[in-house]
Amino acid sequence: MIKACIFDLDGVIVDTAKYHYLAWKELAKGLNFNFTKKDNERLKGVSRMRSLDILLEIGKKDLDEETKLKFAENKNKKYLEYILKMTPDEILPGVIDFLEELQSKNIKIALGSASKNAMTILNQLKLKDYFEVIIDGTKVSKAKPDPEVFLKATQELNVKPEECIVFEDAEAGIEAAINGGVKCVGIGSPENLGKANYVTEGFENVSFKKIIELLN
Ligand code: B16
Ligand code: MG
Repeated sequence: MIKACIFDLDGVIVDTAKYHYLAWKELAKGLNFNFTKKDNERLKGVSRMRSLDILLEIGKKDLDEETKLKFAENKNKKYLEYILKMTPDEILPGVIDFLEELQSKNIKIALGSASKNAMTILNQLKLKDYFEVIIDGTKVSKAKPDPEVFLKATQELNVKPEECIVFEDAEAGIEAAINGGVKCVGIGSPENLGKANYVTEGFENVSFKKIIELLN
């Protein structure tokens, strides 16, 4: 029996990838190389420092650790400028109805995100109160596909992994759920998210009831 749902944030509840993209693109410009939208796909669900390593690999740049930390900090400052302008209008379609259906059925709700800015984003979107447990990039030491983020959420919710469903838009996140023994619904296209138990474009016209039927 499913007792809880764990949501990834970026790409599931809100599309922040476009802001990450703008901030990383600016950094790449400063280093004299181009960073494309296609390149940005590789950063979804990946931690900030790992994202920087991928970016530098694309631009064929080699930087020492101290410079990398400074660049990551600068990128985050730029990213914060964008997310501090976000409003609840940016919550993806169907998300609020889905969360309210869960509440009405007494299904527990948690967040499982790699982002260290998750609290700021939830505050901007006025969504924080829906979440009983919030596990974000400040609370984990191992990045997805390691299951740490989702297993910490199950522990804090006091439920077993097999009693949960994870909602994820990134391949690394889906692998993290599978590695933790948690069922997973992919948010996006089946081409990239084939490992998930079920894939849907988003939450519009999707109910918890329907997902349970499909997973059984
Ligand atoms: P930050 P998620 C992830 O969030 C993003 O998908 C990924 O692109 C980003 O690099 C990562 O958070 C770290 O974000 O720089 O804000 O700590 O999808 O796990 O909710
Ligand atoms: Mg994501």
